[in-house]
Amino acid sequence: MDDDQQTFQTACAMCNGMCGLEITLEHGTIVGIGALKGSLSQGHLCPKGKAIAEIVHAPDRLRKPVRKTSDGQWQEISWDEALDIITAKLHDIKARFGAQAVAVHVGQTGVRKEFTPYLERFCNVFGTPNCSSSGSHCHVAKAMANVLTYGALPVPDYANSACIVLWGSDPVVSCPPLMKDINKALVSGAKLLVVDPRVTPLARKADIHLQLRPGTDGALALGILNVIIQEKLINQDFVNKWTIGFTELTELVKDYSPAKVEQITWVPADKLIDVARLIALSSSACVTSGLALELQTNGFQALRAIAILQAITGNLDVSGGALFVPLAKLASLVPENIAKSKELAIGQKEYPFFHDHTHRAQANLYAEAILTEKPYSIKGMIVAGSNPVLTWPNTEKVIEALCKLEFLVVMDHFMTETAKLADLVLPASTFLARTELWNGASIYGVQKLGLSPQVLKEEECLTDWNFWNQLAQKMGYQESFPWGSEEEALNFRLKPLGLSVESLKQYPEGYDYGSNKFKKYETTGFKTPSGKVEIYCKELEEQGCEALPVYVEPYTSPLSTAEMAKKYPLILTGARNVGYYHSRYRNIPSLRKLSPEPLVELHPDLAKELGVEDGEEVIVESWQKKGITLKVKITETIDSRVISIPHGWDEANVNFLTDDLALDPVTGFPAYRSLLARLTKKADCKCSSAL
Ligand SMILES: Nc1nc2c(c(=O)[nH]1)N[C@H]1C(S)=C(S)[C@@H](COP(=O)(O)OP(=O)(O)OC[C@H]3O[C@@H](n4cnc5c(=O)[nH]c(N)nc54)[C@H](O)[C@@H]3O)O[C@H]1N2
Ligand SMILES: Nc1nc2c(c(=O)[nH]1)N[C@H]1C(S)=C(S)[C@@H](COP(=O)(O)OP(=O)(O)OC[C@H]3O[C@@H](n4cnc5c(=O)[nH]c(N)nc54)[C@H](O)[C@@H]3O)O[C@H]1N2
Ligand code: SF4
Ligand SMILES: [Mo]
Repeated sequence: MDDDQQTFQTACAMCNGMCGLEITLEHGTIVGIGALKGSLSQGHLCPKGKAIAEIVHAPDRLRKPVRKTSDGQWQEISWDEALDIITAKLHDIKARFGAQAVAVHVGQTGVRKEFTPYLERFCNVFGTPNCSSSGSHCHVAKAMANVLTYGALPVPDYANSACIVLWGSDPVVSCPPLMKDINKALVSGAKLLVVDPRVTPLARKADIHLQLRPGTDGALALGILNVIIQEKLINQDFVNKWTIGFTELTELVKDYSPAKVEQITWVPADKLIDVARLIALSSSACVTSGLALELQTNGFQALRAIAILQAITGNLDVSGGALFVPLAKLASLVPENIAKSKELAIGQKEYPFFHDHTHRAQANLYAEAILTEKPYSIKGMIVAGSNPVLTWPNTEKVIEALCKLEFLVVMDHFMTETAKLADLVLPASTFLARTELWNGASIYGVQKLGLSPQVLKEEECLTDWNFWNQLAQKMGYQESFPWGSEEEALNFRLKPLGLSVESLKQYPEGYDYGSNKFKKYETTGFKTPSGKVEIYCKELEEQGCEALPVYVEPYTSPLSTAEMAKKYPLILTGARNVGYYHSRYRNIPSLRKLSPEPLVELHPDLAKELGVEDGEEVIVESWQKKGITLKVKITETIDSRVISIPHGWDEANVNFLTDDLALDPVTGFPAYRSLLARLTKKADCKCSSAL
């Protein structure tokens, strides 16, 4: 190796995969990227990981804070000026409208990242209840359903499982390093069951693929429970000792015979019966509930039904089932003596369970609140690592709302569609320029805490942590933010474990903070009010929600809105591309090459019926005002009544078609995965509203 070159080991923080990385630098430039074999990801790197140098050194990276001038031009300013402007404006809004008039939103970038608790602490000290995250439409619905049912969200133990069920989850695209464990189990003879409206490569490989109508997962789960209960395939001992509400469930599922469920879900009854038997009779089974289940107006109860299925088949906290793996106990950053905000957070009244679970605002309701000024005015917003114009429901309304704000700050790597609407745009460092922790519990089910040391210097950018810390200092919150550096702050967090940044360096493969034990509930009970698995959940009943996992049709569907279905006869769903992360990386050449343009997938029979050819431009509309224009990809891998469009494309932003008010009644999650829609040849379209 060249003398000028230096190699560092770290973990990729671009998705939750935490792939072990080896980065070689020469004069501050990345000249080599390798995969670490001994890491949790076992040597995996996806195309995004391989493109890190392109991302970090992209010519369009933001390098200086910029302010929008009165004539709409961008003017470069110093960090000091930027922080002064924000400080003055936050004080001013607070004085005129109250602290709740400022909202802070952190996107997927902040999930399980160390800067997020500091940002939350900032909101606490400032006094606004309106701190929100991508948890408004990701992960939290699943976590809530599992926590209300059995006190915690378990992790699938793929590697040791005899039966893997991927339900609305496609790890080949969404978390490829997990495929090592899944493939290991398959080689050992595990069965693979896939529930997905599309024939994905994994669905093709599966023992059974249930190709359901999008949004009917809850009915399918009740059908599977019906068979398992009818055929007495439950784990009777577990059910007797550890559940409440089994009798009520037995009654509920009587209505969901395989024949009836076939009518609702399009899944053939015989396949449903085979799946029920396989899950119940395998020596172990783990059911992964993917994001597709959360992004529905009936997602919460579907997730509850699946959680119950996992429990009554005796697959909780056993090898090859669903494991309860604790997170490392770091010092909390919730400040003592927080001045409680007089106002409720946005969405707290409508979705009290969501707020109880997250202590956060429900961001899907911000646009409505900003535009109607109800329940109160929101005047300022700081968006950290998120691109709401492309990722929140009802883009037209989101744009209108963001434009109405007095003050919008966006911190990002690039001038995104959201940043373009801001008053101030701040250049954030990449993860390689900050010190970060990773934890193997939630994804890999192992109690390992590791350090991703700072590898690069990005002189003109600030790390997110530094930004929040410097802003806190300027605002006069020194007492609540006593840490001089990121490392000092991390040391505070690590103290209860007897660790520090320095000592964690001794564990490049992660520090083991505990070892997994099975069936912990036998000694501790479940962390629910009854100590048992709450099939019947009184807490839900008390808040006026269904105590059992009752199925209701999606907000719009051929059954729930039959009239609308005449005008919009197709069901629109969505899926991801491996090279992109939501709205990210369309500007990265090697990743753009993998999926050069937005495409709507449709079946050859539908293409024939509509007279459209592969590659032809069409307009897709929902009941929202605007349609989107994009090209067709004809494929056998989708049902002829369903179409699929990936999100994250500015050129064809599917969130123009989604709704910000039709939300799941418990979680407030939007219907990104089942929406009535129609598709018209561009040449034939009379609508003037298409983008
Ligand atoms: N490359 C890449 N990886 C990512 C991301 C990314 O944007 N790009 N995003 C990350 C994030 S934040 C998340 S939350 C995860 C999510 O990742 P996953 O949990 O895997 O979820 P999705 O990718 O949304 O969808 C998985 C599958 O659900 C299917 N599906 C669509 N509608 C339905 C339905 O109604 N029912 C059922 N059962 N299936 C349906 C889709 O066809 C798709 O194959 O991915 C993460 N990983
Ligand atoms: N229609 C539809 N909409 C969806 C989804 C869907 O499946 N369909 N998925 C939903 C889901 S699961 C999620 S999680 C959300 C995600 O929603 P967002 O979090 O808004 O998604 P991203 O597009 O990844 O935006 C992240 C932004 O952070 C920037 N960034 C990257 N790293 C950093 C950093 O270190 N610091 C800072 N400050 N910025 C950084 C990126 O450049 C990017 O602009 O989208 C949701 N929206
Ligand atoms: S799967 Fe890709 S983006 Fe995710 S951590 Fe691994 S290399 Fe990074
Ligand atoms: Mo997500």
